[in-house]
Amino acid sequence: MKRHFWIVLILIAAFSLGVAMPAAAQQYKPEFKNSLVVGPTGPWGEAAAKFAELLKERTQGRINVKNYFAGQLFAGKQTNEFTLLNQGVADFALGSTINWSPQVKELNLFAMPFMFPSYKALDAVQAGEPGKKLFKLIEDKGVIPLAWGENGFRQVTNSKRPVRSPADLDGLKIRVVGSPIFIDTFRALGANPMNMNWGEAQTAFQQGTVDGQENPVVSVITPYKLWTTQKHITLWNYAIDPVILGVSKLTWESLNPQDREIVRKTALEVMAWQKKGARAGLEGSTEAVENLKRNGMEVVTLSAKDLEAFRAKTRAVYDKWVAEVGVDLVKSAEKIVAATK
Ligand code: X2X
Repeated sequence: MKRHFWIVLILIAAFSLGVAMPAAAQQYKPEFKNSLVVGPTGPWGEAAAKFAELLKERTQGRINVKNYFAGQLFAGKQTNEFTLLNQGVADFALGSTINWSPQVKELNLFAMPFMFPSYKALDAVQAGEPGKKLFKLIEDKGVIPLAWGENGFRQVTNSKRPVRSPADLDGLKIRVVGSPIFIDTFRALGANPMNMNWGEAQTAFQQGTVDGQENPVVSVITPYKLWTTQKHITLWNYAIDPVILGVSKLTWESLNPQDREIVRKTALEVMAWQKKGARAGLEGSTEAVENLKRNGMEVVTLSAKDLEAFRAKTRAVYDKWVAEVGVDLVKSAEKIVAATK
């Protein structure tokens, strides 16, 4: 009774003085889980470490993010990440748009074969109406997207032979993510796509049960030292893979407004840094590619004419996916791309 009396008195005093409860008194759960498909090495994983560190510092320890690398939270099934976020099993995810595309099918926009000719075009699409629309669609599905980041332009590697034309892909077993557009694209090119989670793919590369895979140079191929199993790489920029730092709506609603502001600002800052990191050595430099060569990879670069052959083979896939992604969304992105080429 006595204790209640004092608590009530203090509350009345605080409110009558117009004193808000100080932010520091806010009690959150002891750990906020952040999901990643990749490990801690490379710009993608490093951004997660930076995000956790800065948030802890800026909230005086109120928001304690623990990073679950290498798919620990989604138990190997990377296309489940969005669902975990939506359910609040994961509080945050620094996730690839490919992995979220089964739930948000409009995100397949970035995987449409040979759609994005440059970083400039991608940035313009993200900053423009299509980017806003995609963020809105994600939010409508229970996840607050905080900031764009990047895995990168995806390049194909394999252990068998240099790939200069679609015929070189003929029959090659290529590991792809379990997102149907990738199966469509590699089938159209005559390859034998195999849907596999990234964790299992590592074993498949070691054992040679697949011949190749497709991923960006700086964010994945380099930190995973894929040259130990894949000798050939073709730089064809056939798809771009943005990542998004998102937070579960359930988690977001548990935060006070000041802390939401800190989270949003920190996410934007860290992801701008992450995006730069994903492009370092690729944009305005060839360092990242030189590094692949130093590690024994044979690098194939394609002329505009060579690229046209791949584009022609995948045209029907593109056309099919316009309807899946949404005609209006694709058209508005195409318009921006054409204007920024
Ligand atoms: O699984 C992949 O290939 C990766 C790491 O790039 C994604 O998460 C989409």
